[in-house]
Formats: sequence, C-alpha cells, structure tokens
Amino acid sequence: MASTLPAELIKSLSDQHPKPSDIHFQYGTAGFRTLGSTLDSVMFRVGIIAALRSKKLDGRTIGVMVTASHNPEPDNGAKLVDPRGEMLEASWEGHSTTISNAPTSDALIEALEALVQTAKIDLSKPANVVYARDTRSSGPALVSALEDGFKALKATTRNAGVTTTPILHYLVKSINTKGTKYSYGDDSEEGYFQKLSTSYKKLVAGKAVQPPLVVDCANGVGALVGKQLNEYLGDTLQLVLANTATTIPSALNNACGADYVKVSQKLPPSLSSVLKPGQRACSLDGDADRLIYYYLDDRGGFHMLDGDKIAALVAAFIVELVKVAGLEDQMKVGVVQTAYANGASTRYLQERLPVKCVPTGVKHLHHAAERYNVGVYFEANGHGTVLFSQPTLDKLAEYQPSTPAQSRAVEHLVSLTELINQTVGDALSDMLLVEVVLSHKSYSGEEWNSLYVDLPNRLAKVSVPDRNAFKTENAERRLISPTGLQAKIDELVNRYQGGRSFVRPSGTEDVVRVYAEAALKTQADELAMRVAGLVYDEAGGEPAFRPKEFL
Ligand code: NG1
Ligand code: ZN
Repeated sequence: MASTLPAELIKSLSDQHPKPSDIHFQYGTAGFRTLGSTLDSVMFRVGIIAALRSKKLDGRTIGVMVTASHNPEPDNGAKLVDPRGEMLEASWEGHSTTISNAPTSDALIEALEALVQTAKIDLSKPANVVYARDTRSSGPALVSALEDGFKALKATTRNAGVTTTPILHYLVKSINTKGTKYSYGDDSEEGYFQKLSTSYKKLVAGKAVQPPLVVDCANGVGALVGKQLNEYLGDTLQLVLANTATTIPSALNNACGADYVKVSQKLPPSLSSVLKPGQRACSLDGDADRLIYYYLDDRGGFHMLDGDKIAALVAAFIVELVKVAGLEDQMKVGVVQTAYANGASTRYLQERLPVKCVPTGVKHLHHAAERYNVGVYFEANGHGTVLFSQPTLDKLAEYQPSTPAQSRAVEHLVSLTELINQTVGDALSDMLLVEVVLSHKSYSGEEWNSLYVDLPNRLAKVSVPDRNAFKTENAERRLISPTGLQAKIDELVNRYQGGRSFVRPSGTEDVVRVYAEAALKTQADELAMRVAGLVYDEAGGEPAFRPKEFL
C-alpha cells in the first residue's frame, strides 16, 4: 500500500480535541449518543473513521449524521451511514468504539494504524463524506470538531447543513448511485422533495383531497423540512405544522414529539387547543425518522396509532395491490417487528402474512426485511419503512399487465417504491404513505384504528448500576442473565390475564427497559411496576436507582 497515515497532522489536530479521561464511549444501536458537551473528541474521531471507511470502500461516499434523535436537547450523537444509505457495517461499530476510547493522541494514531492493518485499508484511495446535523444547540461546535477529523485525513466533504436523518441517508444513496441504472434520485434536498411530492400526487390523483393534517414537529428539524414539503405538496395535502420552535433549545422533544406521545400515550399539551375531534394528527421526533399518528374522539378521548398500526395499514394495502396486479405468486410480502410490537398487532398480521420478530435496532429489522420481496418493518415507536428488493423492482418495471385494473395497481406499486424512503425509516415519507392509504381506503382515523384493538401496555425504565449485567435471548424476549430473574418474571406474568412482559438493557440510554402487556390497563401498569421492582431488587441498587419513572 502506497500511503501511510498523516500522523503529524492527525496529532496536531487531535491535541485540540482531547478525550475526557473519565468517560468510556460506545458506538451503540444508534451510533454514539450521550451528553453533547462530552462529545468533542468523539466527533473529531468520527470524522477520521468516516474518511477511513470511505477509503476502505474505494472512495464511495459515507454519511455522518449529528443528532440525538428523540433524546433531550442537551444530548447529541453521531451515526455513520454506509454507501447504500444503510447503517454502518457491524464490525466497524467495534472499531469505532475502540478508536473513540484511545486515551491520548499517540494512542489514537496507534489505534488507527491497527485499524488500517486489520481492515486492510488502502490509504491511497480517495475519501468522500457527506454530513448533516439536526437543530441542537451543541451541533455547530460538534460539526466543527467533525470537520477537523475530515481535515486530518484530507477527505473530500459535502456539508448538507441542517436536515433530517432520513434526508442524509437519501443523499448518501443518491450520491453513490448517481449516473447508474440504479440511480436513487437527484442528490439534493430538492431532489428528495420532488421525488416524494411527485409520487404522492400520482398516488392520490383522482381521489378527494385529504383534510388538513396537524404535524407536531417536536420543535426540531422536521419543522424546517415540513415547511418545504408543504410547498411542494401545494393543494394536494395541507400540513398544519405545530411545535416549530427550533431556536428555543429547551423546547426540543419537550412534552411533544413521537417519543413523548408513544411513551406517555398522551396528546402533546401544546396541541390541545389546535386539534379538533376526528382530525388526524401526527408527531415526528427530533430528527424526523419516527412517526406516530393519533386523533381525538367526539368526547375528547385520545387514540394513538403507533408504528404497529402503521405497519398493519401499509402491509394490508400493499398485499391488496399485489393481488390486484396479479403478482401474488411472485411477490411475497412479509412484516418484521420487535418484541415491543403490541401482541394484538402481531396476531392481526400473522393471520394475513409472514411475520418475523427480531432484536431491537433498525439494522436487525432492515436486514430481516431484505429477505422478503417486499419487507415491511416498523418498530412500535414509529420508526420503519418498506423495502422492495431489486428483483422486485425489476419485475415491476418489466411486468405486462393484462387488464386496466392490473395496470393501475402496478402503477401504484411503482409510485409507492418512489414515495417510500427505502434507506431508513422516514417520518415525512411514511406520513405521505399513510395519507395515501387513508385516501385510497377512505378511512378516518377511527376506521384505521379499528383494524385491531391494542392490548393495554406500559413501557418503563429502571436505572441500574450496570445494565450490561442484563443479557437476553430469543429476540430479546427472555433474560438469560442475571440467573433466575426470568423465572421470577414468568411467575408474575402468569398471574395476569393476557400478560406478557420482557426486560432488556437499552442500547441508547444507561437504563434497563421493562415492557408489559395485559388485558386491562391497570393490570399492564401493575405488571410493569412489579417487573421493574424485580429488576431493581436484582440489580441491588442504592435508593438512587429506585425505579421512579415507570408510572
Ligand atoms: P433502546 O434504547 O435500545 O431501547 C431505542 C428504541 C429502539 C430504537 C433505538 C434507536 C424503544 C423501546 N427502543 O433503543 O427501538 O429506535 O432507540 O433510536 O423504543
Ligand atoms: Zn429519530
């Protein structure tokens, strides 16, 4: 290999971004994610890692997104995006963790040299990176640390500014497929809006215009992007944007946004004077990759339509189109969920098509969905998308329909492949997808909600001294460690009608999560509280670790 690492340059820049000695960083399910004020050295190193990853892949463009998604404003993070717009390859998660923890500049250079050796990186190759950030106030300083990392490896970069995580994924894939027969789209924000709005307009042509949709932007970047999307949609759909205060730092994800709605199962208080009974509304999260719908009934009762309900709506619609198109035998549709999927949704879906359960984390869902011709994957929290395999896309392009009905169904399927952001869950793309289905089926929120009745459930979290003591199996549905705890959970669950509960360590927060379901709401709450109590007792925590947050 011709070149070596520019050690002097790396060292001088690295000295400006020293690693805090008391913190161990980890590249988890959502990349690096912790308090923004601690991430300066991590960002510098992520810049270097992205450049090396690009060199490893022959100069293909790698993405870096600076965001902490639905987490509170003081948090921040970074996530690397591989060339096809998908999550970073698993082996590089470990490399990233190792490099982020090198204690000094010299140790960093040593760790980088080791990576170059083990991953067989040809340093003479070019490095290309595209990066973006959300609206967090710690963003600009962290991006400048990231840019120092790019400089250290002399990477060629493109700053995509302040945008959503899914748009960054879209850009990565579009850049890497530019000029090929698999071109994903024009590699610009405009290209993204054009692609989404054009396919939406095709799909709803001839249908009655949907009534205005209230969109809670979580006071994040979705507000900026939603405003632009509104313009592209024109009079085909009116988005009433709410929670758009992107310049008030404390407002981000605070008592609003998809995570607030999903976890508290409540309407964001800021919408109580905006939302009319029967009107549809949805919440995005801080980087606009999650989506939760809801509506109020005539008596003001709140009804949530989460990722599971979106999966049920969308999967049934696609199955129907495939059938009408006459492609039933050649295009198998399947669904992927995690253990957090509501038991009623799993039952509903299993009666209609194949369903697979995988561990939490988008990469697991994405990979499992790739095994179907059309793979629908959604986390209950509203993160998800639909994947059409390349042979499926080819088949749709070549197919010769024999009736006008078949021809219309095929056109709709093709438009769906353009409307759906297949790189990653995308709140805005998913929102348009939902609107298309509601419009085709003439469903109100209430009719959509009645596809199946959610089992009452409760998500809780417990702070423990060491969450790594909790290990799971069977797609995280059972604990194998600490020993004996699963048997105690089973014993409790058996006492509740329709009871189900599981415990797993979070991959993004320093907590253990507890999920419980039961036939009645009070029982689901009680079961969650009791299982959380077991976790707390087992972890042997101090009173500071008491499970406070589960009710
Ligand atoms: P953890 O913290 O590992 O539970 C959370 C979500 C995941 C996923 C990641 C990434 C729940 C229960 N967990 O992971 O589904 O979205 O964040 O953002 O919603
Ligand atoms: Zn997010």
